[in-house]
Amino acid sequence: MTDQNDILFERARAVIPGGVNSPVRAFKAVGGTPRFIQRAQGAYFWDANDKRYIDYIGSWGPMILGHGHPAVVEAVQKAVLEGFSYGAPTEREIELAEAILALVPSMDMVRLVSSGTEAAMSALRLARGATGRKTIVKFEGCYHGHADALLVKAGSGLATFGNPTSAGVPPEVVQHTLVLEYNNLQQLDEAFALHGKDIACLMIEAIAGNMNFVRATPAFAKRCRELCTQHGALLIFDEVMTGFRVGLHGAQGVLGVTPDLTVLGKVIGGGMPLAAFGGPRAIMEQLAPLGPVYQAGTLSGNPVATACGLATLKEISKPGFYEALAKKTRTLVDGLKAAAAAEGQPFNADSEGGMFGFFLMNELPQNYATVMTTDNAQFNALFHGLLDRGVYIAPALYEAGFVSAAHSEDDIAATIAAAREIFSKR
Ligand code: KE4
Repeated sequence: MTDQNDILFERARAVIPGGVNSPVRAFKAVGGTPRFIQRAQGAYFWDANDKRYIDYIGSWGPMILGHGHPAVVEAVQKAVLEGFSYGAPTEREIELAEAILALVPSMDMVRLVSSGTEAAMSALRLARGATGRKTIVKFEGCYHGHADALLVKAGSGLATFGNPTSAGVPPEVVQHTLVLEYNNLQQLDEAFALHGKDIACLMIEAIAGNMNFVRATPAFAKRCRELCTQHGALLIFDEVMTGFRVGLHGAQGVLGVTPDLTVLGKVIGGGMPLAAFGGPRAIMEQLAPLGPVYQAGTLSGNPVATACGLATLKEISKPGFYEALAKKTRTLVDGLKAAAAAEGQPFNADSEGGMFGFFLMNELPQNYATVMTTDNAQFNALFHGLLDRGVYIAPALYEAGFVSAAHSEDDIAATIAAAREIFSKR
């Protein structure tokens, strides 16, 4: 065995379950050997064979500036010299909180944590604590991290309570979780008609990046807001992926819908472990140490992570940042569509800001069931064809893609050309 990725994967599987610290990295959905990345710079990373890839994962969203942005590197280098972690409050946490609140007007206050899972789980507990209710609504195809109450698939019938998607999650833990079909107005109305007075919150990815790229229709997003208001439930936008990715004001800015609570992650940490959740003062002050809803974390607001996040937010707040990023991402999407059309490949794609998705079908799916009708073999052939050509997209058809400020027009053109070559061989 001379392939360094194979060698490392064999070593990894001896000591780490599946050889990875997060399942999607194992290439199980697409087959083959995961690439062990040894370094990254700008729009690229290099695997253990020193092969270069154009990186459309960007650490699953955080690396919006590209890898190793000088201002971010300098901020982190300075921060580590002042100490790695104190377990005590710092001024920089205030600065980051103030920067986030300035960009997310639906929030009066924010709590910093270390992962999107922790932020979503905490927002859920806060919603239940603030409303005194148990029932939560989520949508098939939306992922909000791996907290027990959110690892749930749709129940058997209409608006019935969910069943665990994971071993180790007792049915009792998800008995209050309603799983509905994304963009299904009738189901939404019926669920609130049946359970409205018991619903603590509705949690949604308003642009869903965990079923590749599916937008909530404006009517659906508006109806979620109306029904939550009408029934005294909290509307929670999970913007871990879309926050500062689809635009400076996230999916809530794109849709013009104001949630009660927002969950953030990925970009706000710039690649370091940092996430957050926030909302109106009256709700946020229910949190310990002020209120009865407990939430805590050893590395919450970590001084190195906050330095990385602040430096990142500073760069993305500069005038023209998102216009340029959105234009580049749209060029990629339009180029892929044109390449597929030229080769008779059923294909559609969409993007918002620096986030994109594509489907090997001519329609743009409106829900998870449609996304999952994609032919796996076709997707896997595209994935490996691109990988062989030095283009790294998500190793699963239900994942979104990400363009950074560091991707060049040549990178975009090379990606389109690679895709066209693969489509031509179909
Ligand atoms: P983390 O705990 O992975 O930081 O965040 C969980 C989470 C919450 N909400 C949304 C909308 C998310 O997309 C995520 C995590 N996203 C996945 C990719 N689809 C992370 C990649 C992985 O699981 O390895």
